[in-house]
Amino acid sequence: MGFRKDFLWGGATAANQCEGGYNEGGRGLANVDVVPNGPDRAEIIAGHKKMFDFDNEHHFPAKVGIDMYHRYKEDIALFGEMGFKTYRLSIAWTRIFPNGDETEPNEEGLQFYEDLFNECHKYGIEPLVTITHFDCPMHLIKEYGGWRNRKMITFYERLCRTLFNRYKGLVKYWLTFNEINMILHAPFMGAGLYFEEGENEEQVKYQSAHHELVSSAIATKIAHEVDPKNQVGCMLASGSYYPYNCRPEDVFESRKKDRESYFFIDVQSRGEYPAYFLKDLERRGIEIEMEEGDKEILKENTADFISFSYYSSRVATNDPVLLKQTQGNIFASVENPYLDSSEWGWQIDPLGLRITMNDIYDRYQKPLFIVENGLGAIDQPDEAGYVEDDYRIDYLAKHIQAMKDAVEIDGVDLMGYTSWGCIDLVSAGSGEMKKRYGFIYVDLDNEGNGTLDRSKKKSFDWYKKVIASNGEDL
Ligand code: BGP
Repeated sequence: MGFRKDFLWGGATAANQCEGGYNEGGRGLANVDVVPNGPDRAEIIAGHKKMFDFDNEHHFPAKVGIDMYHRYKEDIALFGEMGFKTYRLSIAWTRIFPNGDETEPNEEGLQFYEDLFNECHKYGIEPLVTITHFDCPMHLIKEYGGWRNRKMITFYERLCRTLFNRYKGLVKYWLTFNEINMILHAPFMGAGLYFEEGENEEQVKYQSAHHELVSSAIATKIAHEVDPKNQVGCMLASGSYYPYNCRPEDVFESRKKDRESYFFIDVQSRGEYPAYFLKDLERRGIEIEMEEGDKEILKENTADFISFSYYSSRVATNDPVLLKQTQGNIFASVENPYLDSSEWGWQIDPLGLRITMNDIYDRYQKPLFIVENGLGAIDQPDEAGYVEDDYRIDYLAKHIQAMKDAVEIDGVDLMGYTSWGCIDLVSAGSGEMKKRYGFIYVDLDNEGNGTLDRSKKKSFDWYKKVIASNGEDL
């Protein structure tokens, strides 16, 4: 009963949201570096406003992150103290290939991650590595237009081959693209896409998605060739859609919305484009250019496991009046009147996690891995600097209980759980520091002021206890 004995408990971060050191160690500039916080952020992320270089009027939070580039030893020691079995992190592509199209990698960047992985193993922590997490070299965007260009497949393949060879024996769990479906919602962040006026955006997005999907399959192939112990997962921004009510039109709409995301995993897990998707493209006049061999590559190299982020369920309707009231995060959703919301309007739904897990497991029957889940909240340290984050403990305990039910009662096969932002970091959506997810508080504000000192929140000891009891003591 309960979770697997070797259940992978841990936490997750992304390079651009925590490392900083943007111009150190030979690192090149990436899309995420040039996204400032502030009012323009949403438009830039969506690829509708050009921000190709640093503009000094803005604060660019990725420049410093939480300075993990220099402090990773201290941070990993704290993860070790919590008893982490795994730590999900991402590689900054531009540390390895500063421009993205070089033929030789940057040794200093490779060494940085090698040291970091060795540090993890000191504490018995297995790294879970996202190869790209909202991360694309600026040079590839300027010269090639980002993922719209098929040449990206070659550059990405080179990156993967370099990583798999260098970290053989140090890393065995890999994710190819963070939240691959985000390309539809945040294309600059997801795929380095910037749109020219009048361009058919849908066409560009789906063509780019095809390039990413083929790349993901190639990466899976190489990973298995280099080391049969490697396990490669796909990664989805999940959250099942509920129909707003039982009107058949709303039910149908909710299925349609689910498919918008599932199509990526259908390809990555089943190895082919599903019929509903091809019909939909045809209707919309979108044509994906494929090359000979693409279909075989996709078919022969499916994902070993399915990972996903879960923050909230979503609600769909085709009622135009209700549709106007959409809210929440980057995924448009009608407000669910039965749920509470976070300070950022993200609705809180632990049972939705169990529903989502069942939906995904029923569909693919592959092991699942929850690689992001958590509550973004404003933390107020007391005079001694201590954060009593009972609201976060409450959120996590309920979600872990729901995932336990999915395992124990529904029979879902779950490999592990890494809560998002295990240490406070820069928010991907808003660029803010005050939206915190961590068990570890970082003294830094929205404008980049602070000592960057780390301190344990109340949830630190709580999560330690959860891990020690393999999820029994919540
Ligand atoms: C996911 C991203 C993460 C992370 C998280 C929380 O979409 O994969 O990078 O940031 O969302 O979002 P936010 O930072 O906007 O609160």
